[in-house]
Amino acid sequence: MSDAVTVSNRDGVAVVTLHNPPVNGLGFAVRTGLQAALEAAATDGAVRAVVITGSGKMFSAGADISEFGKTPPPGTPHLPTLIDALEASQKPIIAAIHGVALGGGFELALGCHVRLAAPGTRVGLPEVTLGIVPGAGGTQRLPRLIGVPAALDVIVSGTMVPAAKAQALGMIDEVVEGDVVDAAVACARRYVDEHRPLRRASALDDKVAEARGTPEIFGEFRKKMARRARGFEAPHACVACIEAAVNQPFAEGLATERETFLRLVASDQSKAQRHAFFAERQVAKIPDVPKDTPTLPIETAAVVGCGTMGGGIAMNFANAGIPVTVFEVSQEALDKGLAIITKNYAATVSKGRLSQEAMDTRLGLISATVDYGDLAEVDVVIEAVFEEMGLKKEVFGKLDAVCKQEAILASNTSTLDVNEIASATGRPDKVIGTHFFSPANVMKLMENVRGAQTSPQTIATIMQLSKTIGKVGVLVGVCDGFVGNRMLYAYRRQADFLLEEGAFPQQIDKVIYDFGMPMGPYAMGDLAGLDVGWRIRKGQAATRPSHLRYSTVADRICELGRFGQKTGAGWHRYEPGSRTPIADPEIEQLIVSISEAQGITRREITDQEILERCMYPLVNEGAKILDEGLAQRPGDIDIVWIYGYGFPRYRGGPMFWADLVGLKTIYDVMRRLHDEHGDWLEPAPLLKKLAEQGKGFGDL
Ligand code: ZOZ
Ligand code: NAD
Repeated sequence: MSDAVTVSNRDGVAVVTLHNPPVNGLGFAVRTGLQAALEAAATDGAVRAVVITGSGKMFSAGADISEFGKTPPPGTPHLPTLIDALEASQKPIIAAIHGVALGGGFELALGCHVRLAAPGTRVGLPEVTLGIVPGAGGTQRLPRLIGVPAALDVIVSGTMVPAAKAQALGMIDEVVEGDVVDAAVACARRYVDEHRPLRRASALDDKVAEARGTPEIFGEFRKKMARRARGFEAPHACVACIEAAVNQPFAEGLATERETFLRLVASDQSKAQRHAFFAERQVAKIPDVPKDTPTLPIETAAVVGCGTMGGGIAMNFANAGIPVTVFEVSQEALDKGLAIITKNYAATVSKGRLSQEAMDTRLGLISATVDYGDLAEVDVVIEAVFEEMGLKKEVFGKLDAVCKQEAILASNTSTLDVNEIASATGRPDKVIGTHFFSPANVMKLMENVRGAQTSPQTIATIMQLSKTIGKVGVLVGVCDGFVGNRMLYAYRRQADFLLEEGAFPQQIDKVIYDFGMPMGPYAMGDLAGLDVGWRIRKGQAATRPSHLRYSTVADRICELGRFGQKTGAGWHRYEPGSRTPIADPEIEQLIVSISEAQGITRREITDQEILERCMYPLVNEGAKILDEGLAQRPGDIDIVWIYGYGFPRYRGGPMFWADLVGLKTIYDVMRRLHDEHGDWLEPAPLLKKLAEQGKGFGDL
């Protein structure tokens, strides 16, 4: 028997324990060990029942994801075969679950005759988030246990269901107090002593029978999930497998599930989503800031400036239970900021997503002041005042004077040099950028910007803080726009040039939306407001290099007083009260006149050209960022784009997507574009090098 599975006999009950830290993944060694343990239990006359449990923090997080797609494929036994054999056992098999039972881990439990769970356990089938369907019977057994509507919710959302709810639904049989293995052994004995019949999920029919003859359940569910599942294959495949559970006998349904699993696990979408899973965990690893770097405790926080961003940032602290003091220039500005925070919480309460009590608790954690002295004892300050260097330096100077020596001073700047901001303090080692994305209480990304003197302790503390407040922190270096916005500029610039050459905003928006982004660049601009960028561009006008092409379209639109949705018109127009962009002939005329004035003969621009011209320069800029060491890994850039800009997860982020397209293809197109349009489109040296070596970013 392998070390990955051990067996102890407790008075006639074989306790089979999985040992595969950190998550008891069901890799080859575990499967082999489990098979041997179960076969031994079946033939050993001294064993009357079996309990399966996991060692360490959890029962099992499922299949070892890193085994998927490996060549040669992992050997037998495969999990489905193992689970079928387990369920068919004549001796009772009880799952004793603690921590989590996810994916194949939960499917293993579903094959057991009874599922007991410790309080605090979470169970679920998160396969959909990896671009696959549960592949070891989950889509067939779960609907038979909990019914079709609940199974659709659980499997298609991929969420982890807390023990009490899981019991109410029937995913587990009982939540037990005390030691769950003891309880499972006692339960096993009762089954044996009382000759209780064994309940096999595969043999149940009443719950799926309810759904037979009401096929509209599926149609309605598909309609309901359409927006969230747009572009993803796996959610649709999950629904189809559950439909098979209703309409096919168990064995046939299993075959449908298996065929679907094998097809999806080999798909680009699943590769991309698995990449995103691992990349999200990689971002926390920083070579010169080892895991054991001591962090400072963050028990209190302050936010300076309670505008669009500051208010959202303060909410993040309150949501995580951390008391936060909000500082503003005047009582009036404070009142305005706090009113928006209250309104945001109230909207969540009215949607039923937050209780009134929780809202009151969170608001109770937010205090407000106009006195810098009240910030003296906080552990961290996040500054979110106007984007002006002079102002930021003044604020940091004041913070440095009042805040305790250990406090970390962070800036939410989106464009300014963190090193220059740090120079206004006597503690540059404790100064860092924390670039949140709008809306700051919703978007999960934090670009944590390390300055030249930011200390490992400050970095480790802020990376940890990102996690504590439910964000994904990605460490980046100082440059204009950092990682995300610098790449965004590269793409937006080309989109504007395409307008001058023959495209219109709605065409570009459609191509980008169809690619899978939440919206196109112009709809996004209208949503965010066009005046902010205009102000920045006016400030930069004097220093703009004259040899580089510059599109005036955006400025001309702002000159018309069209600042986007807030003024009812921007790149598109909007009906009163509506957020739906409508193509505006006035803008089309303006664009045509700009082309004419520039002597550009407008031509037909294909959708493919739009995609290449927007996305390849974005990837190209990512390559420069990697070369300059401003992002640690291509996967970090992917996470920035997935969580900061809604880049479709099923494409794995721009750098992973580029590898799928092929860097040679991208390089060749960039070279041609550079020949045709010059300046901005020069291929990055790293792109050239990798393309010539036949490699991808994933090989770095
Ligand atoms: O790690 C969290 C989690 O959610 N894990 C993934 C759970 C999941 O998605 N399970 C489904 C897997 S797919 C599946 O199960 C399908 C299947 O059986 C089909 C079989 C059909 C075969 C047919 C063949 C013909 C969890 C909540 C568990 C823990 O969170 P933490 O925040 O405590 O820890 P993490 O996330 O930092 O993880 C710790 C380390 O473990 C690695 N890891 C986690 N789950 C893994 C996994 N590695 C491989 N496989 C998994 N399932 C994770 O990458 C991290 O590694 P390091 O190196 O960064 O420490
Ligand atoms: P905003 O104009 O909505 O809010 C700024 C707030 O700062 C105002 O409430 C103002 O009263 C306050 N303020 C000004 N001077 C102050 C001072 N001396 N002390 C205290 N408060 C002061 O701006 P915003 O959009 O929230 O942007 C704030 C910062 O966040 C900027 O650095 C911006 O670049 C950055 N940022 C903005 C976004 C975005 O989408 N809006 C995204 C990421 C980062």
